[in-house]
Amino acid sequence: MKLIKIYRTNKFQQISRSKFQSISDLKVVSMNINDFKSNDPITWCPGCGDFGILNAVKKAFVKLGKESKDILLVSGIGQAAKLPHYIRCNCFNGLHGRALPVAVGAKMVNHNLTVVVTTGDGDCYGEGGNHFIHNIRRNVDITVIVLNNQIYGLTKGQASPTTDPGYVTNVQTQGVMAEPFYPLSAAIALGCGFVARGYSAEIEHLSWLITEGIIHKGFSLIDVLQPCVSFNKKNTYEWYSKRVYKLNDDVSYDLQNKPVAYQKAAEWGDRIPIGIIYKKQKPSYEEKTGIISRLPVMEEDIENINIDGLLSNFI
Ligand SMILES: Cc1ncc(C[n+]2csc(CCOP(=O)(O)OP(=O)(O)O)c2C)c(N)n1
Ligand code: SF4
Ligand SMILES: [Mg+2]
Repeated sequence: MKLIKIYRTNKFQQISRSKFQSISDLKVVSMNINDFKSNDPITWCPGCGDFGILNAVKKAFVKLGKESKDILLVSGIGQAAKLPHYIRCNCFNGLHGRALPVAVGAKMVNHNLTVVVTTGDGDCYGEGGNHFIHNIRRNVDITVIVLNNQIYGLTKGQASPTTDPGYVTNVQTQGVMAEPFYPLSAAIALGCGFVARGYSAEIEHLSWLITEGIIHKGFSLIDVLQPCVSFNKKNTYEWYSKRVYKLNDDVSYDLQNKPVAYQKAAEWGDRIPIGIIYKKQKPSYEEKTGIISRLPVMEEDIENINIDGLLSNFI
């Protein structure tokens, strides 16, 4: 018997089956976690919280029955932004702070792609802050996972927008004086329809959040508490494990109650909630523009397009 890997999507099965004489030649195999492993050597420090997040992302793809070819991972620059290198799928590793415009552009030309951004607190909330704000407002159907170690890891420990006030670094020698950026509260205020927080040491829980974020039609934010063992000596595994609790264990928690969501998003100190903080479905950018019901631009026939009329406006 021929052993041919065919994956779950109907489209791929039809193509595969048509090539062979008998359906009995085929065995349906889903991608497993090892299929998503890339050959790139991992350069994170031993013990870095990013490892747990990498695992959770791969687990989510397996649970959703995704194929490598249908996924695009986009990132900017930073330790967090290295994550797409470590997963075997389409990947775009661009400029610092500029992951979101690339992700949105890709989704616009191929809305069949599952587009996931893996970014850092500096990359997304600092350098890329403007894109964060305005793409939440647009509500493009992408999933943004922020590996939030509350520090600039790659550049060796300067304060990021989420560093706790008072934290001393080589640059902020008198301690951070700026008020922190509150990503979850900001996202709720901007109308984000899926706002969640995970913890890198809670891998199963985090992979559940990622599957839910990908399934949600619209901009999904998953901010992940991620210990940086080298440069963040405050927000450590020990510090988090005493504080983190799972919000959705309380089945009476109402995901659509915005005032309560604001309270939970702001809860930080002795107790820190993880889970889906706020969730509400609303039309995505693709639905509002009608893009979703058209053939993806990249699949359109461009051979017979005549742009003479358009050009004449400028000549
Ligand atoms: C335009 C630009 N500004 C600054 C830098 C330097 N730089 C590279 S990574 C980084 C911070 C990364 O922090 P974060 O996004 O939190 O990622 P982490 O390394 O902590 O995972 C900075 C400032 C750069 N590469 N490009
Ligand atoms: S510097 Fe921090 S974030 Fe970067 S790999 Fe090391 S532990 Fe992870
Ligand atoms: Mg960081």
